[in-house]
Amino acid sequence: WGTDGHFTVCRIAQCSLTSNAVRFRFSDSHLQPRLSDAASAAVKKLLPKSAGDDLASLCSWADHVKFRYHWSSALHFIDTPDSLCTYQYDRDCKDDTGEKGRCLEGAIRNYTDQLLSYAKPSQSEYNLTEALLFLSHFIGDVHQPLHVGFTSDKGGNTIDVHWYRRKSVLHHVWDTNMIETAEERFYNEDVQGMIDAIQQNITNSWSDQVTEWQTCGRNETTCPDIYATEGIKAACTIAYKDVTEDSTLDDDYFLSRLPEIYLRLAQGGVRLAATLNRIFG
Ligand code: DCM
Ligand code: DCM
Ligand code: DCM
Ligand code: ZN
Ligand code: ZN
Repeated sequence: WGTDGHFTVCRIAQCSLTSNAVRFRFSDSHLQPRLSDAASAAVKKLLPKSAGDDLASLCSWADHVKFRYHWSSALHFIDTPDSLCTYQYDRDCKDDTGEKGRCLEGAIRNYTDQLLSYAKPSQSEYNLTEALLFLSHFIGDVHQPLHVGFTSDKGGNTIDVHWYRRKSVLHHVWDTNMIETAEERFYNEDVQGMIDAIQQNITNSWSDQVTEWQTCGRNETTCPDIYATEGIKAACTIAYKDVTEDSTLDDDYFLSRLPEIYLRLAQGGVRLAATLNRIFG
């Protein structure tokens, strides 16, 4: 995702920030904050002062350090075999030099493990502020379908398209163009308007699925294998579908794919909160 996608995922996870008014007016359980008290306190403690307790403000930090931390750029995606539409950790989770575990799922597992040492600070040799910022970013990225795309087209980066009249590439359409067009057309250029609409969908249309989104296998803190498998399925059936080199993507594509963007941003936010709740108890 681009800046607004990551901002949205983290805002949904830490949703109490803007829904205070709503929380005081209703005591409905759907409107409880998504983070537990323990997770909320840990997040505030780990965030740098400059963030003003707002995780969303630093959710794109991992993109800004790609050049300083060159090793981290391979951790933002997973390449899967062309046209297979499946994901397997053992087969697919490696970087382009073939080093195992250096992919989005490996990164999510690594930073989750690092954060589990929060409870025993004397033993922690890690920078848990950076671990939190990386994990929050990567749980967002694993929900962008084309971050679990095909190998030969680099997750849609080599597929040239027109987004309405502007040149783009399919990957960027999903990272940024669709979200920006939605904000312009429906929310007066305001990302918070879009976030509020997604939050409403979570409490209304998707309320019966939220428990399932949050659930991992027994004893699992996070389940990036499930998130990545959903990602490549959505990439095949929705993102890549009917797109070829030099396609023009306009209202037909935008209006039929936008619901999937909202769904994946919602799942990313809900699962980031659920993962942080399991990490911090
Ligand atoms: N930073 C920030 N917000 C961002 C990206 C970075 O506050 N979206 C912070 C992190 C570093 C400083 O700015 O403390 C410089 O970051 P960089 O070198 O990534 O630009
Ligand atoms: N940090 C950050 N953004 C800020 C301030 C601090 O991400 N605005 C975090 C990232 C690192 C540490 O604090 O853990 C130092 O960041 P940097 O080296 O980017 O200044
Ligand atoms: N990306 C991807 N799959 C790849 C290579 C890159 O999903 N095989 C992602 C990472 C960035 C975007 O595409 O979000 C652009 O990558 P880059 O900056 O490396 O061109
Ligand atoms: Zn991307
Ligand atoms: Zn990223």
